[in-house]
Amino acid sequence: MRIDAVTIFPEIFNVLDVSLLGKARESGLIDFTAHNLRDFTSDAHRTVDDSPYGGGAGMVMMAEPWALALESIRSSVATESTEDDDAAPAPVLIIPTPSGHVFNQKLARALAPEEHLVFACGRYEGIDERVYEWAAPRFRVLPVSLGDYVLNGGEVAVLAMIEAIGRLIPGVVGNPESLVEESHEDGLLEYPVYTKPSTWRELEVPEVLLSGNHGKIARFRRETQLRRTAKRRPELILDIDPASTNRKDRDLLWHAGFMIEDGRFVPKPESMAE
Ligand code: JD8
Repeated sequence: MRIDAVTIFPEIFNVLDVSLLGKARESGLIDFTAHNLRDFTSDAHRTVDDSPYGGGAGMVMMAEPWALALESIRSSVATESTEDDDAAPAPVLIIPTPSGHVFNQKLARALAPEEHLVFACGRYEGIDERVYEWAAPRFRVLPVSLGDYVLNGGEVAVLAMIEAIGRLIPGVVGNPESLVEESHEDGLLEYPVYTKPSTWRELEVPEVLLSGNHGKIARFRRETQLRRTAKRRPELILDIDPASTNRKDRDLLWHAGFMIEDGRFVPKPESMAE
């Protein structure tokens, strides 16, 4: 996968030199390049921002440097591909913004097979809205938010997205098995994990995990996943397909406050609360 990120702080992406993603870059599974937006300015001060039309606090990122930077990336793709380049889908342009579609594992899975992702890291109060319009015929534009809190810019969000997407590329994570049993993979939060010693500062590891009884261990882990999800992320229970649960699961979820109505899990009405 080719990944380009345009930013006024390219050094932030040096972190991608280490760990799994660093190895994925060495092995060629990921071809990452950070581009400095200021390289696409023409004034002595390498200006990328100006005051907002309509007034208001802060500054807005100017459209022209963005168009020049994104054009340079788009044109670099075109030259590389063969004569039948109409087959090649336009790169995905992911623009982190607090007003974007919320990033989650489902979106990470949808983006992992893509050949080319371009990230536009904004700063200040954001990027001139006309860049989204200008980019639409040239890229598949995706405004994405990492979550409902405010960051100072897009870079940290892009780092998180590159890690979440990159580790789903075959060969990046050593044992693909470990990808299966993860939070959000089966729509549930993951079960608690333990390692040696079995007694640590008078705290014990749940007995069943030392039993070697794989059936009981699987049941224990499933129940902790269901209870933990019902308690911490009840909205995730509503997305579980009852057909993917057994009677014991449904009993546990009943006592945790959920019943099945029209084939979906729904919160039990207060009147039925235990
Ligand atoms: C891009 C500029 C800062 C945002 C004024 C603070 C994502 N989940 C998320 N929270 N915040 C961002 C994000 C924030 C950004 C930019 C993403 C570019 N800012 C602005 C609007 C309010 N400042 C994000 N993904």
